[in-house]
Amino acid sequence: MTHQQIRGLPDYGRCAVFGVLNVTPDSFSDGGVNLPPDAAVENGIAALRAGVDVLDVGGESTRPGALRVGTEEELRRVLPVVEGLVAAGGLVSVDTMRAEVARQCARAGARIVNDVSGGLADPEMFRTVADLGLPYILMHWRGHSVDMGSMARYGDVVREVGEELAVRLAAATDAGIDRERIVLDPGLGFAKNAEHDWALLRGQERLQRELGRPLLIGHSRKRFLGALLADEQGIPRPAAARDAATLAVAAVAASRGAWAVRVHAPAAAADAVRAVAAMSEGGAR
Ligand code: PMM
Repeated sequence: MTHQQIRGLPDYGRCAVFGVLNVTPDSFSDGGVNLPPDAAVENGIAALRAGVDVLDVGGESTRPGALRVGTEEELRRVLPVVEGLVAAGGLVSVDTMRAEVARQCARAGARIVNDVSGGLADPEMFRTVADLGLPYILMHWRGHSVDMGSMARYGDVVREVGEELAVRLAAATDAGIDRERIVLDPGLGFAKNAEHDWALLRGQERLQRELGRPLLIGHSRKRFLGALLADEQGIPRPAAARDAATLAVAAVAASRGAWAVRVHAPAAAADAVRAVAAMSEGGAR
């Protein structure tokens, strides 16, 4: 297992854990829970104590079919949470497709920009991230959540997602983002069906090899796990009851060299990645 370091971030020596903090009323799995800023900050601090590395704060739901919120509303949701977590000593990532939100959160102390649109939703994003000089998570994306289901068409999904990510990686570096600060993400569930998600997970090492950049895996509680664990009537397992499967995928992704996993129940994942590291060649913390 090899671990690449991202310039500007600590060297974890193992897979990093991003704890999801969706400050939204409507995210598919944690919608509403973290909407009051105090609750989000409190949950984030608890996650840090449990060994989570990064708190990923987002103010716009990207569940399939979701409509966009305005910039002002997004800022109103995330800024107090970013400020509170930074004040508590947390390393904060902002999950946004908007350059303006990235800029204001960076000013408030966020140290990573996590853009599910890979720079496609806002033409200012790449330049802004280049100016800020922050690490950037560039996810594979084909379009906004409201109609991404119709874009889930692939021949060889691993090859096509890899090629599309390579194009965006080149565009990001052309715009001035330091390649050593870029993490790529196959974007599970975004314009992908369950088969595509499983294929991408099976193809993780191929993507790492072919793209030559570290990967973040964002599989937590997603639909493909609900479908896998459906009951006899075919009713998907509810989101909050998908954590054991989420943990299993996180451990395997970590053992295959994922740079990070992004999870909703991060305490267990924080333990799991440490166990995976200790089991691998060379051991770890
Ligand atoms: N998934 C969601 C939101 N943000 N960011 C990255 N980098 N990768 C993901 O897979 C990803 C993300 C949607 O899930 P959520 O509603 O549980 O946050």
